[in-house]
Formats: sequence, structure tokens, C-alpha cells
Amino acid sequence: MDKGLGAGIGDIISHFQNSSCSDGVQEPCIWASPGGARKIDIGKQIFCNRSLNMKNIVAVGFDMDYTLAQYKPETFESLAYDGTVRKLVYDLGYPEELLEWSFDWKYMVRGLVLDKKRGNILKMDRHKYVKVAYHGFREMSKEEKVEAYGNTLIRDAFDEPDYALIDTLFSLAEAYLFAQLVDFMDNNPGKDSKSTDYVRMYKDVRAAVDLCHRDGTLKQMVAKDPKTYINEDRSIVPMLKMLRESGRSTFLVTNSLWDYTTIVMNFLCGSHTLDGGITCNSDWLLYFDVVITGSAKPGFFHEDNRANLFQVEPESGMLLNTDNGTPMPQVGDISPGLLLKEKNGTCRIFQGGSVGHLHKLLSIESSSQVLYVGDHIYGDILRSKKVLGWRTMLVVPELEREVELLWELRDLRKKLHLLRNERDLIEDQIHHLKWSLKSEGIDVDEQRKMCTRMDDLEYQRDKARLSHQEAQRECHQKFHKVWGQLMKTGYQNSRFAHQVERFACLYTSQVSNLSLYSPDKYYRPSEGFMPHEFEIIPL
Ligand code: U5P
Repeated sequence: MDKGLGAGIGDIISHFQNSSCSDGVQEPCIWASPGGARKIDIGKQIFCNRSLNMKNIVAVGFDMDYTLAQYKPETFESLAYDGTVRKLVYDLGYPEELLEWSFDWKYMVRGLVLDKKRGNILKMDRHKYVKVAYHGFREMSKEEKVEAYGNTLIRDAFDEPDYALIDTLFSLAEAYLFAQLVDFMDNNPGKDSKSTDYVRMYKDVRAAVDLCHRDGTLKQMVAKDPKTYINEDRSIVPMLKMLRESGRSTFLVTNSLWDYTTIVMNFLCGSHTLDGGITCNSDWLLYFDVVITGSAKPGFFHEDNRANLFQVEPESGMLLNTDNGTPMPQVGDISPGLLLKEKNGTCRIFQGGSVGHLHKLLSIESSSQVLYVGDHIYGDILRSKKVLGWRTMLVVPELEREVELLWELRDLRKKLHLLRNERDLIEDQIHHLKWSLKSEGIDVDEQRKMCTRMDDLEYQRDKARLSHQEAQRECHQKFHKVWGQLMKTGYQNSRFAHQVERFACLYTSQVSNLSLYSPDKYYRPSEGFMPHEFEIIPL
């Protein structure tokens, strides 16, 4: 039953409109649901782009890294950064100065695009109009931006191989290092024979980061001390239990391999000892019907993918062939020869395979019965939704702070909109007056009056432009000193927001926010407005 636990956007807009904060008092970010049944902090709400009736969902699946496991970028990405620098210096012969560099983990944000050829980092709006651009760490002027990206044909590209999308939190360290290297190369021409061009530099950084993920540089450290690198979240287990008690199957599909997956999942879902430690066992498997590790997403989502599926023996990590000519077992079937030492005989652990295998294992009849929760638009969400037709939920940890700021800055944003309207109004008057001045039959006196009026309007316009620019800069910097608001670029949705809107049926800040809503909730989107409708919103 849909209990309507969350507030609709209408509540939020009307709250926004009715609230007066002229006394400077900050109200908490809590929104009452229409029925007054429950309050959900806006930072923890699930937002809906496309209707989704949970009653039609029979299986809920999860990605692991940066979805169930929220890494602490200050430690985890710093580790990736340090490891990458060492590989660049010791394996690829980059100058030793790099070892003295440090990483500002807050500098880069998701949704940016790296221009590998030009050494630029860009933030663009949904029309791929480049609004913010840096060459290394130097802000580019408007003229530079127009020259490089003003052409619509160039704008159509902005994809691999010439551009790299910073669309996972895993990419923050490499984006930062790329900017540092661009600066370094510009300031030391010819010093480093290895980094002869930006494209090569990017390729080296990408390969070195990837190697850190694969050769144990990162994972051994995390395994030794997960608490330092991953946020604890005690609400994941209740959320998984709730879904399973509601009759849904649950599954995990991760690109991480079994040995690492079990460490991370045990940290997140394992039983806690009295002293706050974690008992190391496989209890976490109780919360899943199927676990697929080493899934090689996004290829996993292609139905014609012929990757072999191996069963994982949990204690030894040994891989067992599943392709012995017998049909794939369904959930509930226990085939002792194939299913070794599995908890309750229910959760099956695999490596590889493809979505076809998963559908068989879970007896999925239609892909629209599956909800998959992930953090990566390309790796998790776009392919699963577009290629496959799964329903999707995107986890955007940045959202919690973003909505808090939207609330805190409501006065400034109101002022910004008023200033923009004022500027536009004056500009319209000026254009109108210019045309009037061109008309025939205006006598000299009238002309003089009109010119004085024009001078006055131009003065007002310049003032309004300046105030608007100042307010815009202030607002931009309050969200992020360099890149501004994650979901907006100027007055338009950012490219990132546009992708969220197109590919994620639902989006929220944390995976465990699912437990704040009924497992049978009917998620409905807010009404979408065309610009002409904004004039007459029926609130
Ligand atoms: N990963 C890489 N290379 C990268 C970034 C991430 O191999 O450049 C790995 C992570 O270490 C993790 C997996 O094991 O990809 C992401 O898994 P998941 O998001 O599917 O859970």
C-alpha cells in the first residue's frame, strides 16, 4: 500500500514560496508529507523522474562500490592519487617532483568533461554549452571558450575518444592529476620527455589509476582497515531485510571480484561485536539471493553477451564451471553438486556471466520487473535501462548537500531571479526605445527626451547586470568554489542533471533511503512544465 511517505515537489515549492526567512532563521530541512504521516529529511528523499510502481518489481539489485559502499574520498581517493603518482614516476618515468604534489579531493566534481587534446576541464549544460572551463587550473576567458567550443559541430562530440567523462567518484583523483600535469607541462616545456602531449598524459594517468584498482594498491589497504576508507552505514541491513520480507528477491552485481567483495560487504552488513568490531564471516550473504562478482559491466547488460558464468566457492574463492550441460538452477533449487557450502542454500555466488544468466537464476520474466540501484550513469544506469529496460535508481551522494544548500540559499536565489528579471526588463526597454528612435517623424525635442531616457536606461542596465553577475558568482561559489551547483550550469540543468533525468527512474543521495519508504510505494514524478506553463503554475 502506498502510504505517501514522502513530500511531493508541490509541497516543497509551496513551502519555498510561503516561507519567509528575512529574519535569517534557518528552518530545518524537514518536509511534512501531505497526510502528515511521516517526515523525511529532503536530503534523504527519493526523487522520481519516471513513474515506478514498486508492486511491479520482483527483484531489486545493487551495485557495490560507491553504491552500497560509500568510500571516503578524502582517504580512498587520496590513496588512489598517491598510488597513481608513484606509478607515473617509478614505472613511467615522470619527473620525481610529482611525488611532492598533494591532492585536493574537494576540487573536482562529477559531471565534468576532460578535453584530452587541449588539456581543459569543462562543465557544460544540457545543450552541451560550455559554461565553465579551466585549462589545467587556469580559468579560461569567455573568448577562449567561444573559440574552442563555440562551434555547434564540436559541441556535438564531447565524448570518447577525445573527451573523458568524469562520471564516477572514482575519477576525481585522475581529473585532478590531469589538471596538475597540464599546469606542470605548460610551465616546464620540454622538461618531461614522457609527457609530450596532453592526450598521452591522460592515457598514462588513466592506466595508472586503473592499475591501482587492479594490482592491490588500493584493495589491500581497504581490506586491512575498511573503516578508514568506507563509511559505515547501519541502515543497509534493515533496508535489505525490508525488501526481502516484502517478497522481493535481492541481488548484487559488482565488477569487484569475490575476495574484495566479501570484505567490503562483510564490513557493511556483517554482525558487530560488543566493542564495535566486525565479525568476519559470510552472514551478509543471507541478505541476497544471487551475488555476481567480476561482472564486467556495462558489457554484462548486453543480452547477446556470451561471457561464461562461474560459480564461486566462498571459502576458497575457487571458480567452478557452471556450463556442464545441466540447466541453470532456479532460486530455491538446491543442487548439491553445484552449490557448495552456501548459506541456507539460497544465495548463489558467481563470477562473470551476463544478464541472461541472472534473469534465469531469479526467474525474471520481464526486465521491467527489475530495479537496479547504482552510482554510475554509464556503467550501471544507462546500459541497464536503455539496452535492457530495467528500472533504475541512481545514488548521488552529493545530492544531500546540494538540497541543503538549495534551502539555505533560498533568499540569495530569489534575489538572483529578481535581478535577472530586472536586467532582462531593462534590456527589453532599451531595444524597444532603439527601434522607436529609428521611426520617422519624431521631432527633435522628442528625440532629445528619448536619448536622455536611453542614457538613463543604459546606466540602470549596467547596474543591474553587475548586481546580477555578483549574485550569480556568490551563488555559484556557495555550491562549489570552482564548478558551482552539480545539477545546474547557469540557469540550465547541467549535462549531469540531464543524464540523471533521462536515465534514472529514481535518484537519491544514499541507497538506504529506500528503507524510509514503503516497499510497495508508487513513485510518481512531479509534473513537468514547459516554459510557457511556468507563467501559470496552478499552485
Ligand atoms: N575500478 C577499476 N578501475 C577504475 C575504477 C574502478 O578497476 O579505474 C574497479 C573498482 O576498484 C571496483 C570496480 O572494484 O571497478 C567497481 O565495481 P562496482 O561499481 O561494479 O561495484
